[in-house]
Amino acid sequence: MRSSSFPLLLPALFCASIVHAQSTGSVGCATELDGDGVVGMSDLLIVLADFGSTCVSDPPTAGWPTVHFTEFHYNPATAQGTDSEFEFLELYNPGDQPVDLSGWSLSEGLSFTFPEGTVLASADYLVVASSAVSYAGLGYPVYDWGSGGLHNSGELIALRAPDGVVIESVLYSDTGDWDSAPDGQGPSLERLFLTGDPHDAAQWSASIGTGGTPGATNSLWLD
Ligand SMILES: [Ca+2]
Ligand SMILES: [Ca+2]
Ligand SMILES: [Ca+2]
Repeated sequence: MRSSSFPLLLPALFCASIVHAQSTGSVGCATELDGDGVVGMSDLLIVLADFGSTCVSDPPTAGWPTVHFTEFHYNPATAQGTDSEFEFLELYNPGDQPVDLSGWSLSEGLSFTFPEGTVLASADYLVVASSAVSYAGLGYPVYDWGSGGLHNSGELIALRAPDGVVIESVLYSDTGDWDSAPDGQGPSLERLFLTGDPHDAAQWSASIGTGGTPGATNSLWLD
């Protein structure tokens, strides 16, 4: 097959790579894709298999607004009450526009879909709890995740957009570098920074007070 059968622009784009390969002898070439040591037509065909595709994979949330997990109260102290009464997680909208969470969901460790009309205001928090009535009437939106709960030893929780894209996920824990105080001693597990990897234990710390800060700024916010 001759290159003239391809769109005119493509051979032009590949000329630079081919010339580069010839001029650098045995030095590896990023466009040598099929392993025969030569940048040839077969390499071009490999690239053309994806011609026109959108290959952006990072960030995967392109097109959806950012919403963060900011707090997990996964093992309330016995003095506060049972886990099924007082467990909650908190979400935060860092943007300057409200986010319509209709059809968004919590997945993996929980299974909950936000109802139509759920809106998270700019720079505001909402709470999803094991028992919404425990946190109702306190000035912030509260939703009840229904059955199930947050494991006391940690688990993966994800927030998904309506198309299934993971907006953010956290695999929290009570061991290793993770603060163990939220595991039944009273505090919640609060986010310290919104930048960085939410799976990193350094992003999180025990709240100062018992029961954490549902629907409000975290007690040790360092951002
Ligand atoms: Ca408990
Ligand atoms: Ca629990
Ligand atoms: Ca909070």
